[in-house]
This record gives sequence, C-alpha cells and structure tokens, in this order.
Amino acid sequence: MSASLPSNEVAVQPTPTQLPTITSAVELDTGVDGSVYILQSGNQTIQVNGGNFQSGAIVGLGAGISVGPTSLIASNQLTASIVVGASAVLGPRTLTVTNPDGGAASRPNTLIVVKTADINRDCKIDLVDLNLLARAWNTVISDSAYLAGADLDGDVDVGGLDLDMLVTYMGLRLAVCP
Ligand SMILES: [Ca+2]
Ligand SMILES: [Ca+2]
Repeated sequence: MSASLPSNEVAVQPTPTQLPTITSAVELDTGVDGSVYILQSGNQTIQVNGGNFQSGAIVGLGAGISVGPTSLIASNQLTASIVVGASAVLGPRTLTVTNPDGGAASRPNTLIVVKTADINRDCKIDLVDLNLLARAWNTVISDSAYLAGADLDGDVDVGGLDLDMLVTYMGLRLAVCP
C-alpha cells in the first residue's frame, strides 16, 4: 500500500470564485426611474443591479426576448440592449446573469413584459390613452367595452395594474414607437 501522492489533476473548467447576484433590473430608455416594465415589441435598454458581475457577462430573459452584449458599468451594475419580440408572452420574466467564468444567477419576476401604454399608437402616452383606458375600465374580455389594447398586462381585465402602467409612462417619450 503506497502513500497517496499529491494530486496532479488540473481543473479543465474554471471554477467561479464569486457567484453573481441579482437584486433588481430596470428599463432605462423611456426615462422611467425604476420601471420594471418592458414593452412588448421593440428595442430597449435595461440596467441590472446586483453583485460580482464580470466583463462579458451574458444576460437572459427567456423566450421571445433577445439580449445583446452587456456593458459592465461596475461589478454591481451592467446594462444591455434588448429586443422584445412582438409575440413575446406578457407577464413577469426570470432574469439570468452568467459570468464568463461560469458563475450564474437567476432571479424570477425581475422584469414584466407589458403592451405599450400608447393605446392608440400615436407615439405619445397622454390623456387620449388614459381616456381609452377609462372607457374600458373594470371590464373583462367578455364585455363589449373591453379594449384589448388597454389591457396592458394581458390578464383579460382592464383594471388597476393597467392604470398603474399607463400612469408610469404618462407624458414620457416612448422608447418603442410602432
Ligand atoms: Ca397615444
Ligand atoms: Ca389587465
């Protein structure tokens, strides 16, 4: 029985030393400070906040959303341009960050895909849109007054969450104009 020799195995894959973390993400282009909403269809920029981000990290947001290369602002902040497809499923998305060394983080419900708050598609979010939403207020999909364009989160009723989104974007320049 021989004494064990020092291992000469060499790790082939780099081992992540510090895993990234994700605390939040916001959409930047529309000028909303801290908006978690991303608009269905179009190019937007997101900022991801967390920790241990590395240059070259990759961000993912699931099916129907392509994410471009990230820009590392600091180890706790990066930005990326995203393209939300016209048929991207509405609702909350899990955001992932994968560092070049393989360390990865995943956070559910980080950004929410919604329809554009520009209900009448005139590239402005203003009182006309608010009026359209008000006329469809408190309707469900089976009601004649239901307006699919005003149901911004696509949950088949026009209510408080839709109004919250519209007010969030009210008066702001649209990042996504049809
Ligand atoms: Ca409008
Ligand atoms: Ca709704």
